Amino acid sequence: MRAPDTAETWRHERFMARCLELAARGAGFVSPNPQVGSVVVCGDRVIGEGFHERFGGPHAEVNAIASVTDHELLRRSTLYVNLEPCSHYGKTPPCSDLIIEKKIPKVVLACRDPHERVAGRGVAKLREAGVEVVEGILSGEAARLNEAFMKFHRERMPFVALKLAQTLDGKIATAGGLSKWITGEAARKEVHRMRAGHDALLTGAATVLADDPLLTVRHVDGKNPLRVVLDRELEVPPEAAVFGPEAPTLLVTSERLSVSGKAAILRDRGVEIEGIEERDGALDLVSVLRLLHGRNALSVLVEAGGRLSSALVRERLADKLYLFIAPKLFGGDGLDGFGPLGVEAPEQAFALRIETTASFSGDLLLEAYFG
Ligand code: AOF
Ligand code: ZN
Repeated sequence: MRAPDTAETWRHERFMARCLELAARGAGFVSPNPQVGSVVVCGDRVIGEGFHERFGGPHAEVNAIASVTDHELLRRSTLYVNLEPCSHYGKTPPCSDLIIEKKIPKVVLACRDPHERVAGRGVAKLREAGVEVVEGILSGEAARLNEAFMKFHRERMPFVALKLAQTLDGKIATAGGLSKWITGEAARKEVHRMRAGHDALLTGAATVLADDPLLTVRHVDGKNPLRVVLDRELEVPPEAAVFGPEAPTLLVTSERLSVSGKAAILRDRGVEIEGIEERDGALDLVSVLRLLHGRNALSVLVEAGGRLSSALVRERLADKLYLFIAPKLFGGDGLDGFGPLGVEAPEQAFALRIETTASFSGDLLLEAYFG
């Protein structure tokens, strides 16, 4: 026979899984806020559901409570939510106050909110008011859903995902340096879906010069992230597609060149320019990421070549890897084309934990985390 507490946990997990499902519908619309879903359960019946739908809009708990028709039932209900209810006045009043006011006796949550203005205060407020709080239900899954939000608040850095595409023989570009033609249509569409889920897209001058990418979201619905180009020497010409009007672009260059005439031409075209410090003859990547943190970018998708990608790995600034492997061989003696981590092999290997694999019309996608 199952112990009663196990049965209770399973019940909690079932409703929390629904919260996560609802929360994920906010992906691409709520950043820099988290993805949050909430379910109100009376007895065994779901009497209300809601999620945080867009940045600046009502929180999940507010929407879930508002969807309940008979508010009398709230006094005998449990509210499930995947993030600790907030305790602060932000763009909206505190959700913990609403729960207390509606006399909801029990709250089940997945994770605490790392936001400095909440961080346990929501739970404390509820408990002080006599609300029973159960924590830690599906906390791993919930932390994963909001991995960017969690890192942003805990480490004051954006979550960094690298997207790379390689052939079976590990080439990310042709001998001529072209990297556009590795994966097929379906994989490219998936990349556009990925883009829409990030706040910024980061690339380097070498990739812009070789491929002239537009770096916008097409083929799927979604907003265009901020395009960020690292160009220490201001090599990219003003006509590059990445400077077009479709989306905002931030060009990061050396402090010295950020005040040059060339920079002024780009500024006139609506490109924003920031100068940052250099370290060992390259732009300091920690400063780049801090800059993006300061602009409320929770997540950055890096679509760059071997040099920038490998620098992020070497400096342990990358959190996640999306690696497409196309069923192609470019061949050559290893000198034509480049491996995903640049021309030179690093001195040490970087171990990854593979989470999932998927196939897009034959192009394999590995989703992996850096340790
Ligand atoms: C959300 N949605 O469902 C929950 C959030 O400026 P505000 O008022 O929207 O507050 C944003 C903060 O509230 C957010 O960073 C997070 O700490 C907390 N909880 N936020 O956007 C929600 N529950
Ligand atoms: Zn709230």
